[in-house]
Amino acid sequence: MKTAALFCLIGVISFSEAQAKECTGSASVTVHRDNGETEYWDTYTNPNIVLLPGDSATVVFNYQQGVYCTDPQFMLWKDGELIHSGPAGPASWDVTAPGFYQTGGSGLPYYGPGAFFISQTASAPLLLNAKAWLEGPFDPDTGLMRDDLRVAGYIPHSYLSALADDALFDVTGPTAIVDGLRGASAPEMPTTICQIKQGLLLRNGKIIDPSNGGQLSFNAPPGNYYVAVGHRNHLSAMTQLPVALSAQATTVDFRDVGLATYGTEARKIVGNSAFLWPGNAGCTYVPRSPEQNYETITYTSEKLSYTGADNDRDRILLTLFSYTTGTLFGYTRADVNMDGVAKYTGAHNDRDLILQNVGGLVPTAVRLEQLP
Ligand SMILES: [Ca+2]
Ligand SMILES: [Ca+2]
Repeated sequence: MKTAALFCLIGVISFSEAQAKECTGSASVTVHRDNGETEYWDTYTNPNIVLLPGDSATVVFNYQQGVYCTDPQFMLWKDGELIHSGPAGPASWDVTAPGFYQTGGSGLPYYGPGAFFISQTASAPLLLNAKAWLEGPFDPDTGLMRDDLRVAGYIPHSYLSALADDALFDVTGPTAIVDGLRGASAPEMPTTICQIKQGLLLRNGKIIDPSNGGQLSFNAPPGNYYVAVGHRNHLSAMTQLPVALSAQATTVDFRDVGLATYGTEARKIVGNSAFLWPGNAGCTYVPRSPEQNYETITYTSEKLSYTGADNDRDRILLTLFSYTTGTLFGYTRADVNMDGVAKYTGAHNDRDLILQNVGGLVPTAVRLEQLP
């Protein structure tokens, strides 16, 4: 099951408050394709599947009762409209019509086990030429991001995408891969249409399709869409206004300080460049199996914090098993500057970036991700 490394395309939005986050129940969704394949998403995974023209599927909701869960409901939206709802699990509904589908629930700890899409038969894919800087690996001397994770062979290809082209990871120079991008934190409201696309970020800021190295493509009708970009240990950002997307590639350059983004200080401005804020080391750690001991991410309360509950500084310590002078090499979310090693003290440590970016001169300041 793949998670993370995603790019998010968000359609017409109306917002509502998240509810009942204290519910400890868990939800999952299984999609049974009519060709016999199944895909499963648990509470923490961010699904990304496309059913092709002619496909159909049965969507099955599963639910484990927790405490503080009042009247949990499962829901299914198509193109932003609620088409099914009912008491939590098990429940299943068949889907065949092309469009965006989003699953979710109320009275559950998370609204969205996921979204998926049955592609239009007639429209050409939308093309998006997206670009972004991550401050963590950015090197002002070269004007590029470092690719230490790729050089060390730490980026798990299968984690990024089952379809990733391995040859892309052999490219060096300005178009070498820095890391995968995950989707923006899915806004916690059921009326959001959100198609999530995996992307690979290159040293020069360009975001490419992992499967072929080309521009990101979305199976969706031409129209105006909000575009968001996110990374596993940087805060996501979203355009303030919808962007017209079509089969002709549209450039959305999050590096450009002139691009209006949603919220306040969604990106870090340094000179003439805009960066995604680094330091979001905090996550939910869910080992998948002894072989796939990677991280998954919750989609609530993304923030940078140095002290207090769920702070990012402690997450580095946890990664180092509380050895403040320890180091851990590999692909960890605690490796905020993305040099391939999680480090709490000393030169090039990952802790200082958090303190520098929490949004104030005091360590108790908190910087919130700017998404609806
Ligand atoms: Ca955090
Ligand atoms: Ca590091």
